[in-house]
Amino acid sequence: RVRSAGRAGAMAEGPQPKRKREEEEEKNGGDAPQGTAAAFTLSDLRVRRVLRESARDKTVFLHAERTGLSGEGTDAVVILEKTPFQEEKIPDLLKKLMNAELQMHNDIYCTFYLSPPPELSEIKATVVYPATEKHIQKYLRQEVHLIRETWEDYKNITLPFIQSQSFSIQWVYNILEKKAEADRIVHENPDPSNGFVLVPDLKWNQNQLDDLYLIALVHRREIKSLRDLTAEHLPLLRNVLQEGKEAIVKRFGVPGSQLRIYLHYQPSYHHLHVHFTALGYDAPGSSVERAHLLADVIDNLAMDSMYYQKRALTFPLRADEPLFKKFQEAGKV
Ligand code: GTA
Repeated sequence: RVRSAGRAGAMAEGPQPKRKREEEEEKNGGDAPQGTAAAFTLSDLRVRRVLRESARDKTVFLHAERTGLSGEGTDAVVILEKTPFQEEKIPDLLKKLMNAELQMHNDIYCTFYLSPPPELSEIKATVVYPATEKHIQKYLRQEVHLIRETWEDYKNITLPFIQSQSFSIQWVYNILEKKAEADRIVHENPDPSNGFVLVPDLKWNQNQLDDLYLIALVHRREIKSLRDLTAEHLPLLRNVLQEGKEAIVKRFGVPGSQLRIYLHYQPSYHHLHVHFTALGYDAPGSSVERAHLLADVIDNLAMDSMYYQKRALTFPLRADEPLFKKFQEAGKV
């Protein structure tokens, strides 16, 4: 029913020695060298420590490092996630597990532990390699605080910070320029001002619709976030909302009324993008302190072109994030 995800393409260049990589990171504001990627297999990575785990999401975030001659010691982040059940494979699961181990039996209640064959027990691995310190910090379990950012705070604290250090958005340009994920594009409106590309998000393996997750990346490059939006961007935003919904119902059969369509504030990547997730899926980052529904954003801008240059916005920050320290120094926390 859902087209299976293509394999990650072999990546272009070999890894660079760590010292050179660090020099380039400094030049790029603490981020990975622009466009650098390296060929590797998972068995080339050794686990250094667990950054975070979630029993509820069946996910573990690992700090790993490259072994072997090329790239020895280079940092990586590996995210391992048990994949959701695929409905059509469930009958097989019970049939092939006649010898499941009974753990507990009490009256009408019992639990079994199953050891399914590999095709019924997949794990999705997402790898960031080479990973920067900023990537490692992003996935490390930490205390989180809410910030209330006024427009002045944005101009004086947040904007200078994101201009000096943000995650690289090379991956976004690769998609827009068809240098990566070109075969995964679900819809494109090529207009340079009001167009966008819709692709499956990195977090979705496309094997089931329960956790459907796509992302719309706009062609315009100067819009960093919600804070830059004015009424001038309404045609673009309306295209994303309308055409995004149409493309998803056409390709996946999920109607617009069952999609959560939103922007993050703050985003990790400062190139305007919109998240499309299944309404029934509790996607990471879809909670009230981070998600702004696109339909509401459009209405707010239609009422007041300067809406997002006037109001205060709330967002979460991890305690040891440099931006949190800037807000603390300014006496805002
Ligand atoms: N198609 O190369 C890419 C790519 N990259 C690098 C990021 N994205 C990509 N999509 C494609 N190709 O939804 C996606 C991300 C995200 C969006 C950027 O772009 O998956 P954002 O700018 O608002 O940043 O969105 P955000 O919210 O920090 O992104 P992210 O990475 O989703 O992190 C939010 C939380 O989700 C994390 O703190 C973590 O708890 C969780 N999370 C992140 N990755 C995973 C994962 N692979 N599995 C499970 N949970 C995850």
